[in-house]
Amino acid sequence: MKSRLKPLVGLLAVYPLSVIGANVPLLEEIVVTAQRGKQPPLSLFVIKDNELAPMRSATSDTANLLRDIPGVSLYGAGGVSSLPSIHGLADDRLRIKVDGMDFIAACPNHMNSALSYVDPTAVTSAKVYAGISPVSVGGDSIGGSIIVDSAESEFAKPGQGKLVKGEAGAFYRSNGDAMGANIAATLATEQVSLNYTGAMAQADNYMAGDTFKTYSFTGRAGHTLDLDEVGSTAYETSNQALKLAWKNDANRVEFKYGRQHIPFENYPNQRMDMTDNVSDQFNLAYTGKMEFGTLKARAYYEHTQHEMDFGDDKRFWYGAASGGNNPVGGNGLPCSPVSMTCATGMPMYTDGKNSGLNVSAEIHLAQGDQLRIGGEYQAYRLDDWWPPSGGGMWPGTFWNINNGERDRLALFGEWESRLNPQVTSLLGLRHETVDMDTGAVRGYNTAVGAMGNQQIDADAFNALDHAKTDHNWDLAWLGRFTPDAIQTYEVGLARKTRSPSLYERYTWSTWTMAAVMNNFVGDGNGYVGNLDLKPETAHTLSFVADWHDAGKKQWGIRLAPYYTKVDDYIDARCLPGTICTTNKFNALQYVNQSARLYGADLSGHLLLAGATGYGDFTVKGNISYTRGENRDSGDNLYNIMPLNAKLALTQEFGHWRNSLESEIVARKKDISSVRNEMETAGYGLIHLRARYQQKRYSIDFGVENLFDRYYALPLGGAYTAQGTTMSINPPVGNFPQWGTPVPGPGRSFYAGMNVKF
Ligand SMILES: [Cu+2]
Repeated sequence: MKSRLKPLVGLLAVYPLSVIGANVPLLEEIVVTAQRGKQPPLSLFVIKDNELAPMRSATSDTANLLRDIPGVSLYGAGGVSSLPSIHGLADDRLRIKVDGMDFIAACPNHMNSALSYVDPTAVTSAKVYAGISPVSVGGDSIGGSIIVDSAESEFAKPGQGKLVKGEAGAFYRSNGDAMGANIAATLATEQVSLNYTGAMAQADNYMAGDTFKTYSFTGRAGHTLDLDEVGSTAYETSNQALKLAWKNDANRVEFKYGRQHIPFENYPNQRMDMTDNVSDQFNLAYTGKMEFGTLKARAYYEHTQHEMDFGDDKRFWYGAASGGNNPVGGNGLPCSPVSMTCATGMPMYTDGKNSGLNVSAEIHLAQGDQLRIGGEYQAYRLDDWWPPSGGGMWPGTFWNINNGERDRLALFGEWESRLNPQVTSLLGLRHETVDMDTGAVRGYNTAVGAMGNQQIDADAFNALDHAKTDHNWDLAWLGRFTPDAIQTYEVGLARKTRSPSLYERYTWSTWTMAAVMNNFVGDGNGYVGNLDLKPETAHTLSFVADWHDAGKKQWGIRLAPYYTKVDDYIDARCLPGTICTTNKFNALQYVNQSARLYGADLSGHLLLAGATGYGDFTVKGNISYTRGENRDSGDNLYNIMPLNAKLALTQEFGHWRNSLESEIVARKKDISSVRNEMETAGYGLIHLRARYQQKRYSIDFGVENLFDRYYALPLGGAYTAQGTTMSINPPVGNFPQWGTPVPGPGRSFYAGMNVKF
């Protein structure tokens, strides 16, 4: 019962309709919850299974499930791997846990991002701390936290004997001919539960929109953005998991083995495509109800084997010089799509081993206060090597990261207290030791004078000590004031720290060919690591005001401004010793600078007409503004979502739930000049969705981008999807769209169904 306040808080802005639906928490329950003392922060948004269900037919990208949460935007990447950003902080700057595991992208392009390790059909709960996250769910991050979980093990009810149940679903989406299916089955007694889930999805390249297609683009010289088919957006993925659980009155033990296989996933904003990704996940968890409260422990091990090379779209170069549709090789000679002799390819491998141990206790104190204490240990190993493949890339293996190590040991304590019925406080302290190291490296060619200074760079890197230890202190305080039933205010203060990643610290080659392969923001530039990097430290001040009707049924408005100052923010500068040119891709180096981010989210919902002859009508919306500045250079931070708004009108009528959604995004004009980030034009999209739900089955259908609007993704990066892309700046004219912003998907009809048995 006590957790019912969380959805209430989150739903206020995200899915107010479900508040109106079956899960309306009664006022009595709220009072009960308050007495029990557990008070989730106002920055916490919870999306539960019934809100996730209608979204699953429309996307195979788990991060996309979070898109309607105020303050969340998405960096474009592969079709199932977009990277969530919260208030302008993304990727490694967020703490992202999937089934309690801290995933780390084992790829120099962060292709296998944390949320790509779980299929949307398996996700039954998503929690997003879109603001200050308590230290118990943070650590080694300076932004918010995302906690995604698959279904809890189900057991037979007392006296029921055996529980046998399952469900199956399938979907189709017209744009890109995307399709997929999923099944789940549970066999359980009162004490033991066995569960299997499997899901697969595949898609071809998607088509950009066709309306307003003359896209006025003033970015990289010589290129125009006018694409029908968006190259390198196809994918194929499968996820399977087997879960065995045991419980008695007070204890529960759960073991899960999961295997993900992505045979391929292409990237429109990277020079490489994922050509294989296999991840094995072992996850053992214990939860015990104790005299003092709750004890939780988890041990996990995850092994990722990742391969990259050029996918089909990058292997064949369609030369504009020869009419735009004659395949010619990267060398200008004709190539054969059958023999695939066009580009030699350039295999790159990574192997990541991720082990973790977490123990935490929640202790009930007097007057409903709670004390949470815990420890977390994570040991991460990474190898990243590129076998010889001809051209300049031989005769030996290029070691990008050799025996990389990144170990975290964290301890935290968090005290949730109630001064009086109106005032509560959450205070947490966390210390984290991050140990990093890496071995000696080499280039393809160890000859002195080899292409791209490979040997000179390797010698210089190998001569230095690589071991680094950071001691990071985090502090978070949230104070809440609830004067009466219609308003709540929360102020937050935090200091959060993140140590650099292995790629930020240890990538060493200044050769532009190698540097462009080390890029996890999809901006087309090349990146070189920096051994001198210090951890990023963020100081955040945030405020949330939440007004609603006393029953939280009719209306709600939430305003959440924030300000974050980041010391030693890891930004980029022009690689020392090189000259960076406007309108071209450049080699950059990571560097500590100071930054600030600020903005506000305004969201709300209103029941327009309840219990009419056509059901309940609700309007909900949110507007988000974020600004990111580098205070040292005066530059803008990269990939900050421009002012954007969402507005949705939803009808809930019997078994139907229908909605008309609009998405309005302003022109992106605050761009990072060091990265030659490109402006994107403003746009508006309309989506229509319908869901019919019965007890045993549900059907979803709809159309996204109804008017087939052509637009560029504001956070989609630079289009490098066609042609071989090893040169940092391939000749203009071979492919005119190269280096322009990546277009978003055009109109897509979708339909899906789910059956329970
Ligand atoms: Cu990769």
